[in-house]
Amino acid sequence: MPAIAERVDYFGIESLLSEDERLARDTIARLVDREVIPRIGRAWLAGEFPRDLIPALGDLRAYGANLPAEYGCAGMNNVAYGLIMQELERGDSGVRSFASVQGALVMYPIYEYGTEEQRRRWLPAMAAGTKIGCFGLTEPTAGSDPAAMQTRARRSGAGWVLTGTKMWITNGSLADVAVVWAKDEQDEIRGFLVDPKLPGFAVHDIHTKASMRASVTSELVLDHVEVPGDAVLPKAVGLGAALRCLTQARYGIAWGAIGAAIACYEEALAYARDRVAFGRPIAATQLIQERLVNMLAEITKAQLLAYHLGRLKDAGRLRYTQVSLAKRNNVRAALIIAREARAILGGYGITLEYHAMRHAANPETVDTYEGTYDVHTLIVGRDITGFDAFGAAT
Ligand code: TGC
Ligand code: FAD
Repeated sequence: MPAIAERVDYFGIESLLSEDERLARDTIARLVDREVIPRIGRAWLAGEFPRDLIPALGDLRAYGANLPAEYGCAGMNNVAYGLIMQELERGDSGVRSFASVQGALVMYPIYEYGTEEQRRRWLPAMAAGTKIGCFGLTEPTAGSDPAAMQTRARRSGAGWVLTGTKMWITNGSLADVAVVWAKDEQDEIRGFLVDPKLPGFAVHDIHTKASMRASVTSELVLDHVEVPGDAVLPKAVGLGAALRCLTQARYGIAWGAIGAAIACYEEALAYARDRVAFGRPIAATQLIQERLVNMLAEITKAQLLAYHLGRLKDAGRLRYTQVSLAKRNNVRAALIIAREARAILGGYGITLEYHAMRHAANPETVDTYEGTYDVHTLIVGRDITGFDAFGAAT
């Protein structure tokens, strides 16, 4: 395996990174090489999330790493944060997903929309990994179109009563707190911090996944769950509040996909150099070289996109439509690269002793969640044409 700084870097992006950014990446890379890669195939097959990683990543302050240090977070810039996501997903999309949800979808809304008391209560514990969060936006009949959600929040005395079902929720049964999005009596979407142990709250894990198997995915059923008045995130009002959280997570995914692609490319390159067919290494054949070059070209484009996106985010000049373009591009590229790597590995490629098959199965989820490939096409399409193609055909 190449040294960290020598990993796929055809355009010398390493030279654009600061010492701090490299350190953030290399610290997580070492953990992933040691604790994730040697055993993730077995965990994936067993359908288990490697829970002992939770405190280990907390010790390294990998959760919400781009949030301020005054709340126990690492206070890193967004490029360092992105590199952390890249390294986690080089291990497995499920590991990156765990950290993405914790940081971008739970800690971020608490930081952005919560009271000072909510921030102090949750952020330091979540940064350390001693408390876990999940994010409930999607419903059985409302995924791409979250505005169609059915979950309701009704005022009751000083508190609220929540009723509805959330579907496909990452970290659902691991969570100490669920960010639940619901419509109030004025049909306004609002965000709540809900304790899953409250009466009426049931969590059912989904065990039939053929993708993202090393990740916990659950259904959350809220049957007249009574929450106190301070459960509401006061500034989380309107669909835009939920969508801004998605921008944070999609940003991390654009980086994470590069990690999965790098893992596949490195594996395929090493295999192709060693594997002999028709009396010579398959790497000496034109068809295999073309495949490897295509993989490298897509990784390089994805790296440049993510890097510049990070610099834009740090400069406060990021538009959510740019994040859509990068998520759409980088995840689809990772998916294609993983399939190509699997093909280069021949029959061995279908086993979980190699990584390509797992990395080919995972992005079937990543290409769908956080906005499907199609949804991001339409987000960018709307931006460049001025026409909204989401709704009913005219
Ligand atoms: P639309 O009119 O487009 O938006 C309402 C308001 O929000 C603004 N906005 C955004 N702001 C920040 N970031 C974004 N990504 C934003 N998208 C929209 C928008 O400008 C508008 O503002 P204003 O001031 O004009 O009111 O609303 P719409 O109902 O037409 O929505 C369209 C659509 C399709 C873009 C949106 O609903 C969407 O993105 N759908 C996809 C849903 C999705 O991605 N769900 C993900 C669930 S969470 C998940 O999958 C976690 S996976 C685990 C992991 O991350 O690892
Ligand atoms: P649908 O919205 O029903 O889409 C079905 C198909 O129709 C797709 O191909 C889509 O692209 C297409 N389509 C939809 N609308 C249009 C249109 N206007 N034009 C053209 N094509 C269209 N959600 C959460 O809230 N929290 C989580 O933690 C979370 N984790 C997840 C983990 C996993 C493993 C998975 C699989 C999903 C997770 N999700 C989560 C849900 C995810 O965000 C949704 O699955 C996703 O947004 C798509 O919604 P849907 O599944 O309802 O598909």
